[in-house]
Amino acid sequence: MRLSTSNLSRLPANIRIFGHDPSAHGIGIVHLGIGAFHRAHQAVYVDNLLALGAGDWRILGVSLRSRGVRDQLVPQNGLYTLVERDGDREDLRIIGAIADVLVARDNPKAVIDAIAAPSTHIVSLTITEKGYCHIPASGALDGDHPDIVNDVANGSALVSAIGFLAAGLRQRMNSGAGPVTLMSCDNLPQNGAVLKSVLTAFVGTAMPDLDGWLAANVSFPSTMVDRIVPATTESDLARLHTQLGMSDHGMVKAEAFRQWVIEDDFAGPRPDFASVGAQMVDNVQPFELAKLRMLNGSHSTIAYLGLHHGHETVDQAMADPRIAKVVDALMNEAAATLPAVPGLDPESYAEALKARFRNAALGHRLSQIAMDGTQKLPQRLLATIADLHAAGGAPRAAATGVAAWMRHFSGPFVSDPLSEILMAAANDIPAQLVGNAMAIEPVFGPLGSQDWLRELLLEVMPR
Ligand code: CS2
Repeated sequence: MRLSTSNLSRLPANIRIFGHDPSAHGIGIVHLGIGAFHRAHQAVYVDNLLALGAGDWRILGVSLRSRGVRDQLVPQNGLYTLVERDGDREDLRIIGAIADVLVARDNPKAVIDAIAAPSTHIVSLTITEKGYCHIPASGALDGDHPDIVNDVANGSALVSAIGFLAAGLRQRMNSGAGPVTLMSCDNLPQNGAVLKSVLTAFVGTAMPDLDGWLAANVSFPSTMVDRIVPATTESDLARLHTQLGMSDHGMVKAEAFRQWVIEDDFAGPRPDFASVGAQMVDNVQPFELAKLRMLNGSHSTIAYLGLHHGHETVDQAMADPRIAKVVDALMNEAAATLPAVPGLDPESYAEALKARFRNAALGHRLSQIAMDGTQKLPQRLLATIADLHAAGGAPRAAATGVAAWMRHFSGPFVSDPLSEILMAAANDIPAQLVGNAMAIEPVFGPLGSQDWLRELLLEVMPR
């Protein structure tokens, strides 16, 4: 037996089921990148909105390439379990916010039609940092990115999210379907502005006819998203099977904490996100800087140092005093570079983050966080390094995270879109490693030529 609409009545009584009738709500949101994070974050807010009677805001999920999530969710009528774990507390809840899942490479026309549908008011994205096809150090579109080169030349076999967005918007323009909001939910600083800049650059080359319409009809609110969502494992699925008395291939697990700060800049209608706990603000930047530099900066540092010292999960690494000490110092370094965040006290924020990192019930694997370092380091650690140095401080802990990353990519396996460049830069001799790595322009940008940074990295390089 498998989780589905018709099997809901067979679930044990302790399992919470969404408080709305999914079939009564139309689709208002198309979401690109329907991975575990989205299903444990935005989809939960939307599920709560639907339960409050918000109306036609169900989500059409899109995977660009992988068929995995479609095969998990479509046979289950889009239903899946969210398992929240904090220490000993576990809470199971069935989410009913996802209406359907499409795979763009199998069904490109349906994806373009969905973006262009007059009933679609928001297209949101969690495509990970690398999905923006930008140069990490600058945020500009990488015109040489193979996916972009393909999509500029070959509009009938699109591969990138940017290409699909542009095609969907052009159809929207031609059919007069009206304004739309593109809402990035990825861990990038000014994620809305980055999306706008890469899309505008793409359109300028590939579809100049769309330029004016895009500027007048599309908004790009930035958002800060936060929830720790480790990848689901086989043993999570097996445990859930006993708890549900049926199988659920689409389960996601997360901590209890979640946060969503949204810039209130919507081109068309939007649901009342604030009614379900999202913070609507004029400017997301202070929130996202604090989160990227303190949470994600620590995460990456814990991941690279933790793997170096032989740990597997975040909570295990946090229990290592050598690592906990660096995390403490990094929190202070990052906090010293931040503008004041309304209602956020850096000290208590740091304490709360460390408590979240120590949550042993999650089994958050360091290797998951270590992926795609070239796309993450600029905003998580290098920005802290540059700002703190400019203010006369010594960013030793942030540099330790960067140096540990260099050690990491000199090891046996690295999962990163720039893995070939990293493999060529790898070296066992610290001075050569630092020199090679700092010359990777898309990651270091102008910082790459700074002698003080070279010296600092050599000094803190983990042995
Ligand atoms: C993590 C993030 O995998 C990673 O790189 O740092 O996914 C992190 O768990 C989330 O941003 C928390 O909101």
